Amino acid sequence: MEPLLALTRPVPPTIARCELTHISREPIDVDIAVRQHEEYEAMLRALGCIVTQLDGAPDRPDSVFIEDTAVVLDECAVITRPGAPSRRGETEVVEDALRRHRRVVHIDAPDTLDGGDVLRVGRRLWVGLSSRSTEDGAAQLRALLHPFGYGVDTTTVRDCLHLKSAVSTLPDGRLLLNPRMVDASAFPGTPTIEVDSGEPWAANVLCVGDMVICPSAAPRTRRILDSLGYGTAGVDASELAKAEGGLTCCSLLLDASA
Ligand code: CIR
Repeated sequence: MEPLLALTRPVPPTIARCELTHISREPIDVDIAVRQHEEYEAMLRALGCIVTQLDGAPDRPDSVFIEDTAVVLDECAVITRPGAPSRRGETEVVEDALRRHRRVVHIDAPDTLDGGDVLRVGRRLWVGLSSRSTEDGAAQLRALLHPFGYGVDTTTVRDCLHLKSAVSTLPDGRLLLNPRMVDASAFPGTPTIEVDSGEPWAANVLCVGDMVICPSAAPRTRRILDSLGYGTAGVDASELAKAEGGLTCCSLLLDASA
């Protein structure tokens, strides 16, 4: 397998002023958040990724959550128009970096789409219609990706920020899903595995090759995956979770050879 390139951005000193939608504000210890982010990057390196940290944006509290700024496929990179106005200035640095690897296309105003709302299984994508991503944003994505043979459907989510807070793709194409946040029937023909019911934020896992990186706050869900034969690893991202971010949010993974 060609090594994956993992684009990240540093934790900004202003992260405590991040956007919050479904959780209450708690103090965030920036030093701990930085350390956890370093451990996250170290895990990606240990799994064979080439980690490239892009320039920081100290005045953009959510800029560490790079996933929301782009949807990267082998054929192109779609630069999003994030739903939160405070986050729209995050895309420029990411676009500059992605231009070196992909043809770049855009979601245009007035519609919005966050990368965290885009779930992919092979050539099928689902967009979560959330407080950040609109039906028209999803329609733009559909039109942009249709020429490459991708299909784009939409679904609704409950009580969480993004579709990928509720469901993520496992290495074999099955979905890890929290049924309280999204209905399995939204993904016809795609087998699903439920998170442990006591671990509401366990569905956001990051896959690198055959490995599934789980948040250490979700040990029971990790054991479910272990028992089903998945290779798993754990990362503590508890301080970043106070900013409503999960594991997928902190990187954009791309095959640099594509
Ligand atoms: C936000 O509300 O935009 C950030 N505080 C958290 C973004 C997390 N991103 C993601 O789930 N893809």
